[in-house]
Amino acid sequence: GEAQYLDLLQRVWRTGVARGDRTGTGTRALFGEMLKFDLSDGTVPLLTTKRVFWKSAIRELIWFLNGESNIRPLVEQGVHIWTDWPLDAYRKASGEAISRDEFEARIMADADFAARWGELGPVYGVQWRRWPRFAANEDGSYRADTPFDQLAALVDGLKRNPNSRRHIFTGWNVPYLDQMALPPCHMTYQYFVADGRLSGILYQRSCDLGLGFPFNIFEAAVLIRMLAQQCGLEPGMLTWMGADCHVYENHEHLVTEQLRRSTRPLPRLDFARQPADLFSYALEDFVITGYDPHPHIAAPVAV
Ligand code: THF
Repeated sequence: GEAQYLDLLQRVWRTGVARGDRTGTGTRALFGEMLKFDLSDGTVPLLTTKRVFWKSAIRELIWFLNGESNIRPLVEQGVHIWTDWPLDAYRKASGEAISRDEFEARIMADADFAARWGELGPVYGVQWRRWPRFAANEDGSYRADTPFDQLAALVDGLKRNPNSRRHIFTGWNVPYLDQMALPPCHMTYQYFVADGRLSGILYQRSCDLGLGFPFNIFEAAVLIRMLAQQCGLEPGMLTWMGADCHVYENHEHLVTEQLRRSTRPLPRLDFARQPADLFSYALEDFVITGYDPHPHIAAPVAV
């Protein structure tokens, strides 16, 4: 549960090895960690030791499931968590000292600008729903075939062949990684059905424990709940496997404050209805009750 996360946060902060990183911010890191969350009682791992903006997280998850790769639909819903990467690219390319608010206003006002500057490349949503696929011609050359929908195949597989050991989807499409604004961090998901319960493992290659983890773990849990609802299963366990688990050096205030706080009971998730399929959920379908967190702690995101 949440106590395991706080323990990991503390261990990384106290004993993690100091490492430089892509963003130049500096981190402390431990490699190879596992956390478990029991979802069978209807609770979800939405951290209580700081307020997590869970509506933004669900909007991000729905955005992934819609196969989106442009920030415009997020920005239109007031979700700012993906803005910094396109903003950085735009500032570098244009030399303009544009503020984040101005940039988001232009993304919303100007569809052509959004198409050019709001695009993240073939990131999560594209790989989840439209993994590029090719077919061999007689002469050994290849032609483009219809892309592959990993999520539709996953639901189908869970329903038809629950005992399968191949309930996997991944965003890690190797030849496309350098076209992505960021290669996937929460990269591979696997599911397991036993005794009518659906369990899942998330393999995360890289985890920003301060900012990313609270979103990533909650969304992984919500996805298990959605898949379970669609497949007529009850929720089981969520196992999180983190490879490079790091805390940014400029998150010290977050770590110190959060570790001072005591955990509260986790909230419940219920669904307001049963949507027709995995791709028809709206924010209003998710009912979170009993969420009584400590106050939000702001921290800068490393771009
Ligand atoms: N890069 C880095 N450095 N950290 C990450 O967590 C991260 N992600 C995604 C891609 N690259 C990353 C983007 N997801 C926030 C939350 C999730 C993000 C990015 C940023 C964030 O700033 N959260 C704040 C404010 C939230 C808000 O304003 O709505 C928070 O306090 O929760 C991890 O997948």
